[in-house]
Amino acid sequence: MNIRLPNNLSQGTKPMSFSLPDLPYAYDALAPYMSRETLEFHHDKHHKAYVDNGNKLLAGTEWDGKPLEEVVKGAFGKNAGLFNNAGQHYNHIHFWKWMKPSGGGKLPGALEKRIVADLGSVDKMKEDFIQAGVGQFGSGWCWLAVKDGKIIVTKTANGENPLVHGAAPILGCDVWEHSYYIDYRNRRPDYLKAFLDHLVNWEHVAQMLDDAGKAKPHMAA
Ligand code: MN3
Repeated sequence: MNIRLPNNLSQGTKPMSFSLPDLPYAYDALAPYMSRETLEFHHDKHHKAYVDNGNKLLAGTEWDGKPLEEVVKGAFGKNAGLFNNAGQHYNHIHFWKWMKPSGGGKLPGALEKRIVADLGSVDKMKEDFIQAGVGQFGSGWCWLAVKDGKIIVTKTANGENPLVHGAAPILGCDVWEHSYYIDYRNRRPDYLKAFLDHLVNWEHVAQMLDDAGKAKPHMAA
């Protein structure tokens, strides 16, 4: 997935440095499932810190000026500081888009068909996704990703994501405590259930599944 910048942002200063995208909805648009306060802290403080630190760590490296996905994959295992911040920048850019006001609900037909074929049923997918998020000890993410042409449920620690494990993420949920502690305190399972039932933008997930299908030939081992 390419991060497309408007022309005026890709000219002038430093073309490919990280920049903080605006949320695609108002800060209070996801309430009561994700509050204004959570989004203000999570987007304005946490995501911004990944962008600012990432830019400092990116400067002068071999990945300076490369597309974000290449920075994430290239820095993995080679430059931990840069990887952590670039990985989290990538994860959060998508996290905001994987949610929408009045999300959840019915899945687009083509996506539902693929989930039933690869994971058994939509209910089983949700159960496994929640289990992955609950089972991630400490900070990290749980995911739906496409690997070898199949949708899988997986989890990663800290800033890692399926990209560095040969898979294409199509849905991710942030299970760092900063993502849910204001609204849910320690109730991570309740947060994950609310995410799936009331926040997920399934149309965007379907779009990323589509994109992953087009990119698949490059991912053959
Ligand atoms: Mn986060």
